[in-house]
Amino acid sequence: TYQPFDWDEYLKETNSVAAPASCFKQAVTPPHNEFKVSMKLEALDPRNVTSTCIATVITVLGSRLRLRLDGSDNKNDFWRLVDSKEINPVGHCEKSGGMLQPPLGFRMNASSWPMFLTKTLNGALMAPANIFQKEPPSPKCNLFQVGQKLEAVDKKNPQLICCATVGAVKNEQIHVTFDGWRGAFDYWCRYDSRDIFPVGWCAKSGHPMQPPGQKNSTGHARYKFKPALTAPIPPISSTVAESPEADTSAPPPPPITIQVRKSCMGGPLIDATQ
Ligand code: MLZ
Repeated sequence: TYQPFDWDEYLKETNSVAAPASCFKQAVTPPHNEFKVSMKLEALDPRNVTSTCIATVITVLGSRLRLRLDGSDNKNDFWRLVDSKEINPVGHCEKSGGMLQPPLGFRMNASSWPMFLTKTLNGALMAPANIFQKEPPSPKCNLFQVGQKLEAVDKKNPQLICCATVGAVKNEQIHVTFDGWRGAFDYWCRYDSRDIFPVGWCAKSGHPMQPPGQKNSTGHARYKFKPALTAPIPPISSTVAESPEADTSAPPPPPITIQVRKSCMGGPLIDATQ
């Protein structure tokens, strides 16, 4: 059975506070997700945001969708909230005078785009307009404070929403740092980013939340682990891109003593003279 992360306990344990919901450009209640796998919709190409493409829903998770642009490969999937301004029902682009574009890296000859588009839409399951949700209003300014806790998308593993802390605030930006992980995953984003959420968002929306890694704020392991087992267990289908840097704080293994018979040379890696 899935145990949601106990934020109350963690906030006490770390003597910290959650960033208030009013800091975020997120709906008060996470929006319902009525999308189904294989539905088609229009999405801005994340690699070329001036073009609108056809996308297919690959995964439905909490209030989010994993999307793949039709005609693109499966290595450039991206995630959007169901109340993202960057997704719309099929037909929206044309109605507003635009033309659907092939995605950046279209895997066919550009000349085959019109026929590809016809075929990809023919008989497809179109996401109905009523399941798209209106983008929530944005706070007027950056209300975040250093030290506040939040839930944030790990941009290197964008299927993950993780336990995070505001590490710094500068003008319209905040520095998102991930609890229990070294800096490799940290990033700056605007206060109105759609990738940051108030504490409790995942639990409310039915999205898994990654608990902190194994380092506390002093950089030391909170618990002792066998060196090979320090990685948090990755979720199913996690694209493992980074080695967990928490490993580096684990104590080195003790020196190994090998009893070697005098007549045995032991091979090039063993100094039999010691
Ligand atoms: N695949 C990675 C996940 C790291 C997630 C860190 N998030 C802040 C690993 O286990 O190394």
